[in-house]
Amino acid sequence: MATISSDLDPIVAIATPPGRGGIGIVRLSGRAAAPVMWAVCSVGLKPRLAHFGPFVGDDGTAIDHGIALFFPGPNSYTGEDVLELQAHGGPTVLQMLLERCLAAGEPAGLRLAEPGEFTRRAFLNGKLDLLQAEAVADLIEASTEAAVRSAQAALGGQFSAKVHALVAALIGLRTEIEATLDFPEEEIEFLQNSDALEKLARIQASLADLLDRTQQGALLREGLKIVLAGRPNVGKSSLLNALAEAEVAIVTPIAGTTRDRVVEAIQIEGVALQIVDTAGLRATEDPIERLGIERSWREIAEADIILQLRDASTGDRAEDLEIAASLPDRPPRRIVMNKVDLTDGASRVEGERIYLSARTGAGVELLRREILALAGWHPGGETVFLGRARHLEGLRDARAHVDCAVSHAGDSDSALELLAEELRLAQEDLARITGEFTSDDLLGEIFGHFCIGK
Ligand SMILES: Nc1nc2c(ncn2[C@@H]2O[C@H](COP(=O)(O)OP(=O)(O)OP(=O)(O)O)[C@@H](O)[C@H]2O)c(=O)[nH]1
Ligand SMILES: [Mg+2]
Repeated sequence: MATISSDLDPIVAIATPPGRGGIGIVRLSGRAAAPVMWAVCSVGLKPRLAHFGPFVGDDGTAIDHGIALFFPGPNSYTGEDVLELQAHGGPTVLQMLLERCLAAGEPAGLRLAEPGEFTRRAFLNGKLDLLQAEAVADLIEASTEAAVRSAQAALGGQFSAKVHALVAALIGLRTEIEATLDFPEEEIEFLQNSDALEKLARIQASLADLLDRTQQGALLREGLKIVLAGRPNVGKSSLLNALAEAEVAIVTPIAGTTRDRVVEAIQIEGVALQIVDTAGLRATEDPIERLGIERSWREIAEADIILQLRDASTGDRAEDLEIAASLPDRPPRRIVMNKVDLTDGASRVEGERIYLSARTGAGVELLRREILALAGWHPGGETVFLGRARHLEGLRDARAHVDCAVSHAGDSDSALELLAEELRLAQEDLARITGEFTSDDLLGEIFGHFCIGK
């Protein structure tokens, strides 16, 4: 149990969103909680019991009536004394209550809380680790059900437990190896005779699994931009409407209908995606259309996935091939052969091509699957974790060290010390993810990505 830092300033804030609502909450944490409780509620509240009564101003009249809750530390969200005042949810009454608290808590140094400060205290006081603290923010930010489920799993400690299990396995293996280092004559046989290699392989596999789940979660967090590109009239706007299941873009038989990009947010299995419909690409003298086409290219440059639309009823045209040649190489792309209803073929996936009809909807589901696969999402199965860049970096660094350890283990000329050192570095990378290990060793940062001895 970490020590409770009671030397921090007490803090207070309106915890509910701005605006009017049934209930509004003023929350306070730190050593001012008790004096403010006496001043505002006029009684000593029983711990963790709802108390209904007036919240009085400094002139003794009631600002509001509501429910007060007192959580003495360390059994509170922040680990400090916490006072929660549930009043009516009007902006003025809450502002008055907040100011009353600030005045009553002034002798104890009470001040307004900064964003995230209650959760930061919970972290400092060992109530949450860093992954759980981040999950609190993720849960509040979550805009899809899948994101809520992921954040909830991390908040409940599932993500942390995976990291801890890996750290424990690394410590176990390091202990075995380091015990052997004192007896150089046994070193050579150690790897052959013990089950160390097997343990190392298991660590490598669990690390790969965790990295995969975290990468998938990063998709839930960030969403992807999918750009529909192609020459005029191939059905880009029709496909946007089919994917969005709404008439968001104008569709006409006139080539050059879409002038400006149209963006629509959709979800496939809880994965948030942005579909961008663009102006058809062609040489044109029309200045407005030209501006639109410039925008199309800008969208294409920023795409995570590019879908190039073509007309299945006419087959590939020279313009389609020219456009394909001009598309950037980096993002994954597919060719969508639209208007399959005008041909005698069926909707299907053939290599890089998806045959469908935006008009009848045939094959649109196939395209949805294909988009998820391109995004690296494999549906169903295990819980994923809403990966942040920091987590991915930590897991990738740890994987690099474990890979180095494996290569040392396979090299009979390599010293066991080097293997042990790689495992130590991997352990540090993992510990940094949960926030237990924070090193300011700059050299370690710079050279941390290198294999030892290379
Ligand atoms: N038969 C058939 N017609 C389609 C299909 N998809 C689109 N169309 C028709 O093709 C024409 C052009 O469709 P749009 O969706 O406006 O094409 P676009 O690629 O957005 O065209 P621009 O905005 O001009 O670049 C319209 O008349 C649509 O009704 C399809 O799957 N089958
Ligand atoms: Mg269009």
